Amino acid sequence: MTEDAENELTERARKLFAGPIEFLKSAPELKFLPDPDVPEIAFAGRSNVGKSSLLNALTNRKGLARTSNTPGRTQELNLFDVGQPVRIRLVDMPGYGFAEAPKDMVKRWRFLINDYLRGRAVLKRTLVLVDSRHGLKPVDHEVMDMLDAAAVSYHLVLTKTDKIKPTELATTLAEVTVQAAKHPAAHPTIFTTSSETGSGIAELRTAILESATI
Ligand SMILES: Nc1nc2c(ncn2[C@@H]2O[C@H](COP(=O)(O)OP(=O)(O)OP(=O)(O)O)[C@@H](O)[C@H]2O)c(=O)[nH]1
Ligand SMILES: [Mg+2]
Repeated sequence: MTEDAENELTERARKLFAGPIEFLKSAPELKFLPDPDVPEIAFAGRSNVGKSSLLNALTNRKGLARTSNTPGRTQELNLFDVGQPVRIRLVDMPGYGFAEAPKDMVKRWRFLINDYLRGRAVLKRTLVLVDSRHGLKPVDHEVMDMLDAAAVSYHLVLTKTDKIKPTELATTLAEVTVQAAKHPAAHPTIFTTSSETGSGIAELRTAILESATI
């Protein structure tokens, strides 16, 4: 992409995310999903990694997706419509790997997440969020393997970068980049974000618009 085209896309993404955005619905099961008529972008990742906060930062609306210090806040697939007419649907998902939740609940979430990610035709890209303080955990690799097997393209996004030093972030980013290269469906570009400071948010908006339009 030329620099002009890149700047134009960035500006379009900024405008889109500054415009109308609405909560559409919560889907506790796949049968409650809306008709697959808009490109969807899913937010996946371990519990408490900052999925809902990232969605709020991207849309610049604090209370749009519900966040909490207690893991397990998001329990259903929550869909948000971006644009009027709707251009992109953002899908906030429950976290995986939340050991303290009742076993049947964890199982139900896992089936919901996996079935959605594997089977949704309008899913254009998945964002797999990883806490920049912790890097990739075994459960992240499991999800990445599942996405590889289903050929669902995903971006790794390091979150909460305001909580670590730039040198530590550089180390984690290097490690995660090496790991990502082993996963065929992982996009080579890895994002570093802070929902607190807004760092990396504009870049991610642009990437979301780009992946929704291809
Ligand atoms: N400092 C800092 N805190 C963050 C950031 N993102 C999220 N948090 C905090 O981390 C906690 C979890 O955030 P959520 O957005 O609810 O996480 P989640 O991944 O949606 O969690 P579940 O829905 O339970 O899976 C909250 O207390 C947020 O305020 C960030 O970029 N920086
Ligand atoms: Mg959440």
